Amino acid sequence: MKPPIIYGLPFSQPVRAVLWLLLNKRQPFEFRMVNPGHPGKNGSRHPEFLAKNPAGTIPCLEEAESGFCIGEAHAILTYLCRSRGWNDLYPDNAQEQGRIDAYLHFHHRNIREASTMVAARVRKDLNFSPDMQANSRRLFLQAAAILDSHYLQSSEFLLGDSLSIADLAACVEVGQLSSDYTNILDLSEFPRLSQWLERMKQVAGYAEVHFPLQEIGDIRDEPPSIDTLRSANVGGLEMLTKAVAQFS
Ligand SMILES: N[C@@H](CCC(=O)N[C@@H](CS)C(=O)NCC(=O)O)C(=O)O
Repeated sequence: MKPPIIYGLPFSQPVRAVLWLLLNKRQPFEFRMVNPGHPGKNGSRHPEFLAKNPAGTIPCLEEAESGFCIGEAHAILTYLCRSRGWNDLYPDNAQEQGRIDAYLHFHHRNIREASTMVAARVRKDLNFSPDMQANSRRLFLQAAAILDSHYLQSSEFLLGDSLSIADLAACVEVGQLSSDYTNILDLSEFPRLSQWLERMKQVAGYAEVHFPLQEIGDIRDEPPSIDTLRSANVGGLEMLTKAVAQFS
C-alpha cells in the first residue's frame, strides 16, 4: 500500500493531530503544503483542493493508490485507525469508539476555541473582535474545566489509562496555550490537565509536531513576524521529512 498524502501546514492544530498519529505509528506519508484560506494555486480554496475537500480546510488525506480523499481531522484520525487496524489508539469496540467519538465531537466549539485565541494574535489581519475573543476564552475555560474535573478525574489519559486519538486531538489545542509555547493562558488552575500535558510530552511524535510552536515562542504580548511564521512552517516540514525518512 502506497503511503497516504496529507495536505496541510505544520503549524495548523488539526493538521498536527493527524501528523502526530502517523508519526506515532511510524507510518510513512507524503506531506504537501497547502495555504489555508487561499484561493490561489496550493491554497485550500483553490478548485483543485476543493475537489478533494469541499470544506476548503486543512488537513485533508488522500490515499495515493485509490485517490480516496477526506477532510476533517477527526474523520481522518478514525479512518486511519480503522483502515490500518490501529486498535490500541481507537479500540475495535463500539462502546469504546463511542466514548472517543463523543470527545472528538465535543472538542469543536469547546477545546478547539484555543485556536481562536492563537489566531487572534497570529492573524491580526482577520480582526477578531474583543467580544469574539472573550467568548472563545470563556468556551475554552469551560471545556478545560470539564477535562480537568471529569475526563481526567481518575485516569492518566482522557478516555482511560491508555492513550487514544482523543488525547492527540486535545493536546495539540490545549498545549499551544501553555507557557512552553505561546504563553497565552495560565493553565495552572487546572492541575490534572497540566499533569496530563506533561505526560503527553512522552508520547512518540510530540517533539516533531510541536516544533513550529517552539519556533514561534511566546506571543502573549507581541504577534510573531511573518518571517517567524514562515520559518516555523519550513522548519516543521524539514522535521517531518527527516522523521519519515527513518520509517521507510
Ligand atoms: N473542522 C476542521 C477544521 C479545520 C480548520 O479549521 N483548518 C484551518 C487551518 S487550522 C483552515 O483550513 N482554515 C482555512 C479556511 O477556513 O479557509 C478539522 O478539524 O479538520
